[in-house]
Amino acid sequence: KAAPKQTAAAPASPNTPQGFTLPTEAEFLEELTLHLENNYHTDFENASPRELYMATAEIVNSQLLKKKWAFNKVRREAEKKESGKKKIYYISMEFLMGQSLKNNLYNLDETGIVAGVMKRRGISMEELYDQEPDAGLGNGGLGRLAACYMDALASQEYDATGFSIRYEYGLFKQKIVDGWQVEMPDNWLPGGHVWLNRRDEDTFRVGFYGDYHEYWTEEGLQYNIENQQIVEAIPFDMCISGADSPAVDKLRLWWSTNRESFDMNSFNNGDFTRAQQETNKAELISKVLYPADNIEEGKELRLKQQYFMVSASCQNIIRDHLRLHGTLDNFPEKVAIHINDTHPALCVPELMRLFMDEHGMEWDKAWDLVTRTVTYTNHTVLAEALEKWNQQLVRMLMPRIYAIIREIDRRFREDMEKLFPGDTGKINYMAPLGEDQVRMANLSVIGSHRVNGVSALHSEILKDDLFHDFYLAWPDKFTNVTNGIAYRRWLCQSNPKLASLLDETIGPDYRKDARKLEEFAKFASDSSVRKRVEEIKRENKAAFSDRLKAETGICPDPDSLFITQAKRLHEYKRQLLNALRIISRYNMLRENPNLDMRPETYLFAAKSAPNYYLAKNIIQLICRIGEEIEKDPKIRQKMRVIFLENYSVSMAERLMPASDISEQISLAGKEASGTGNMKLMINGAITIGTLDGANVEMREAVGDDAIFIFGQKADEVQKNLAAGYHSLDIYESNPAVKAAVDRLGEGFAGTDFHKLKDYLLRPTYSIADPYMCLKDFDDYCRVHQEIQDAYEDRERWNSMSIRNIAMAARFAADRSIRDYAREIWHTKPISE
Ligand code: B1N
Repeated sequence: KAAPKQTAAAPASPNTPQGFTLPTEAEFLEELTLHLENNYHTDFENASPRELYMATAEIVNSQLLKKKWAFNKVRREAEKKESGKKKIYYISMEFLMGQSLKNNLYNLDETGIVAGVMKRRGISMEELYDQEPDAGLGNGGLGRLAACYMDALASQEYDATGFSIRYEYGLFKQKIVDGWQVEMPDNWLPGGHVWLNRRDEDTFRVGFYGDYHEYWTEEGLQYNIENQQIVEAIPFDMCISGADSPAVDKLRLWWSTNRESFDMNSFNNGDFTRAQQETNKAELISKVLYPADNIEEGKELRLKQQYFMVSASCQNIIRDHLRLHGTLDNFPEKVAIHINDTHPALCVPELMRLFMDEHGMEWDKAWDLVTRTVTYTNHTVLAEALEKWNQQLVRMLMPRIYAIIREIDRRFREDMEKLFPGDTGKINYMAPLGEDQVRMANLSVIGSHRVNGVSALHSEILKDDLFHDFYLAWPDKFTNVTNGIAYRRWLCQSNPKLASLLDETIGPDYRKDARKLEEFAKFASDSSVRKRVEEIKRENKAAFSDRLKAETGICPDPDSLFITQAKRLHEYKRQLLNALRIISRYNMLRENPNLDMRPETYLFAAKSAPNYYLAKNIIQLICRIGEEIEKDPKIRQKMRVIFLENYSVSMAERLMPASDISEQISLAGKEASGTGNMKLMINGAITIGTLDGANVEMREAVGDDAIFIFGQKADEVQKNLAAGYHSLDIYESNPAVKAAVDRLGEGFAGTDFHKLKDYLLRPTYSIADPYMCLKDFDDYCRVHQEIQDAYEDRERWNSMSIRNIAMAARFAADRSIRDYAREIWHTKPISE
């Protein structure tokens, strides 16, 4: 008899591997008691919420380790087969993981069991989750994307490992003092370390500096290197559970130290500082995450971090491969190494070094293997974010790597001379070395076989603009994978009420297969479902307000419009445009305080890079406007401006479900994709945005009448800038613009913002108003009026909301990862 045919939708394998079972409530309580007694010297009745969290997390962590062990058997079977499957290594300087307990319980399907146990102590799950610090090992979108991708990889049973750094301090905690951002250290390890499993046996050594000499023998060019400083890389592994999947992958975070270099002589002489000096220097490497998003400062310690991470990871990958296969010949068939932006680009010369120096390979063979293994995602076209390292710095810090980069450069120029004979201008522009710098984007393109942007528009800009010459040389290298989000975290877990409504209407299958979410679109015309969507949003807003009131004393009216702009503070994202319009509205209300209007709540959340003065100034502007309005009992009933302090993953999880309008207003051509736009969309917020990044595809998905688009298009921006942009002309001819900008000079709550006024009107460093806030102001106001009018037609709004929720299906990270697997890594899930 023929075996029954599997349909595409059938589960590939049971969601628990053999040898792994979940505890019952009683068993869990027994285990919990044991942990509380042994590790915290307390018992179930007396444990504090924090102790209960710690003990619970320890148990869940060991469950994940067990499940991982059980799944490794499946993995080993797959590895033996000639199956065309690869190990995927995702290397990134950032993984913005946020909290883990809720996600792990959801993925293990264990939330109910733990909730039952906690109930016996009268502790809610929310209170339990609140005990966990965020693992804030990232700045913003780029780092959160890496975290979402780990979830999608495990959930879909890919054999994947993430590599990064175990920063002792994550992204700073933001305090607002007199409206000004102040940074405090994010000491996340107490409380966060429970998810980290130290693996001393997998320690690798990374060499820095040293005296490097090259010389010729009959066998060719040789080198030696002496007096290197050695740093040990010790891994801490975090288990990445898949949702409804047997797979458990891992995120490996390297910690830097050097225990051998402790100087006993100095210690014996009483010079304790000196005794520790070398160890401290080594440990400095993994001390703190650089807090700049979309900007590179070229600091030595940052380069050290990059090489430290890359070298340890590459050594680890090669060792694992040799243990399994005993040869490097099949490396590209079995391994995919992905670099998340150019920060890990030293992978290319480091793999060359390891293949040649440690494994005796010739250049040509090593180069072939490396370039067939490495792939690269570009995340930005902003000039100030493109990494360029001073050549002397690279040479001093990593002399052997520098020599290899020089050889890559020499050979590249030779190859390009064949393709573009005599076009030295072009070749100089494309080469990895030039103007005394190592250009990491060029190195990344040259060293990898696939390069992708993160939205359709951005990927086109890469081909037409940033990497145009490379595109002419290698058209097939370039492709697009539009970003996606871990929708189980951002919808199922953070918006449980909406998730239940989805269960009721379309059934629970969408929780495993996001594509099914689209079925919700047909309920856009169902008035009872519309009503439910409206009620859920109202409840989420009320919950958000209550919590805000408890934390800050400010309690926005849940019946007001919640208008949210939550993202890093950056000129190109144009929080200033939003603020200018708010100033306009405020002026209007001051003239007419009795205006009949629906109350508006403007919610801002944003961190600024610590040395980005202009960005901090914009934060202060928003805070001061908010304060001034708060002092006016009449106006604050109509509009409120709230700056939410210390934006984080866990705050985003509360904010996204509570927002009505999503502000995605970057200057077109500048935001590579955006991912907050997707999180708000899937929670039913309506977008007001420019045709930038993934907004373009969001419009395609929902249709023109469920999104509000305004402003110049990317090509118009280029044209208008080339023609000469003069913001002053707009200021002088447009009374609304003038009134808002002039108000900056007058100030709010006692602080004047003439610097921001100058920024908009006078060419200081670059041109005036470089991101064209004034140019797009009128259109922004016009469309805002439309979107706010639309809100008053509740039936229409709710049906738009439903369309947005349903059509966010295509922005699931699961889809992105399938795209990567098919187009970029050329691999499949383990079970397929
Ligand atoms: O990466 C996100 C995109 O959705 C955003 O549009 C994009 O701005 C963001 C240097 C960056 N691009 N570049 C960075 C971060 C840290 C750093 O040191 C650059 N972040 C992005 C995900 O694709």
